[in-house]
Amino acid sequence: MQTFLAMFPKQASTHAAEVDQMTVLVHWLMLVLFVGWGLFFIFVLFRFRRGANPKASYTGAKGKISKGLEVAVALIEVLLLVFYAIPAWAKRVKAFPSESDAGVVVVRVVAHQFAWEMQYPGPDGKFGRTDPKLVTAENNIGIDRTDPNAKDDIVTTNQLMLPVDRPVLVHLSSQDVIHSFGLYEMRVKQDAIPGMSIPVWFIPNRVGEYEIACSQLCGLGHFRMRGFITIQSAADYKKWYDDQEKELQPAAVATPTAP
Ligand SMILES: [Cu+2]
Repeated sequence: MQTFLAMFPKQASTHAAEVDQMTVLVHWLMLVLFVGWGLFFIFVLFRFRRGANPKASYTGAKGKISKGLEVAVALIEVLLLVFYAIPAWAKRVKAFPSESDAGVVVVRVVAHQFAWEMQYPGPDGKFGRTDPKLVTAENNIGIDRTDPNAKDDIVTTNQLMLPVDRPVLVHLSSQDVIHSFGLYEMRVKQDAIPGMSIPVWFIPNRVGEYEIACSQLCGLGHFRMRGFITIQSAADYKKWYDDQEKELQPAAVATPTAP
């Protein structure tokens, strides 16, 4: 199992180990089936060769072994489904953290050809209005700064900053075609679909710099649709967050803000 895991990207989220364990188990099963069926195929080629069996049998194999093996394989698949896949799905995909919880970092991620735009709601906790009509080369997300909720919103391109060990709730959408938000070290992958806001969540647990890869062929520039995700300590993240807020309100008196 460890040899398999050495080939995987680093595990940088709390659920990564569980996803990897599932992947490894499924691959062991596939390996056993592949070798088993391969050997059986070669055996059959010899055993039922024309020279030894001039007349074909129309009934086929009737032994108990083949039936037993098929039942065993089906049983293993049911066990994987019931004891790994379904509980993991319930925990990973269905059980979202609460948006109103102060410990949860909420971010909007908007994909477009060929970059990622991030929008943080700011201290007021409310996302400002965005409008496709306002999209320009400088304002890729089309944020309306005249909206009171938008005044404190932090917007970044191709750079997602997150604190370590806190649940992250991403609202994922797309401005044009289908993209896919792929965070390999976090074991997160979710399609971004125009007209939909899809929630994704994870808990990053390893400080570092990772890549956001678009995992859907989304056009000619797909190869360069590459963003970065930086996981920082709580103090570093707060510093970055406060600096961003200060830049947004240069005239305002510095007031302490909670991330
Ligand atoms: Cu893309």
